Amino acid sequence: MSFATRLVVPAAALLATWLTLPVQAQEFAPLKKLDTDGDGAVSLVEAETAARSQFASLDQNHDGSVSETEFLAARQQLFKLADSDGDGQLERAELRSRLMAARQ
Ligand SMILES: [Ca+2]
Ligand SMILES: [Ca+2]
Ligand SMILES: [Ca+2]
Repeated sequence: MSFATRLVVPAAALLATWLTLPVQAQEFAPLKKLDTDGDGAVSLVEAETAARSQFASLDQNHDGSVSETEFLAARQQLFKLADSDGDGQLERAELRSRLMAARQ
């Protein structure tokens, strides 16, 4: 199983789980962002659009696959975003702040 497949399969499973739940039942604000027409549900088109956008942001060299290097670079970006004081360590408050920001 390729690295890209190992990444895509769990993401697809998670997405499939999300798709079965109405948005109103969610406390998870990012799901509401997927509901671009605001009808209270995430359609397959909305989910695919979001997945394509996410994939495109990870696939930095636009070769149609996400390499381990690209995936790790994205994770490193997230770490730098969360490390607000830039000391190379994630303190509890920084992590909490980042999680709260992600939920909005
Ligand atoms: Ca919708
Ligand atoms: Ca790539
Ligand atoms: Ca820090």
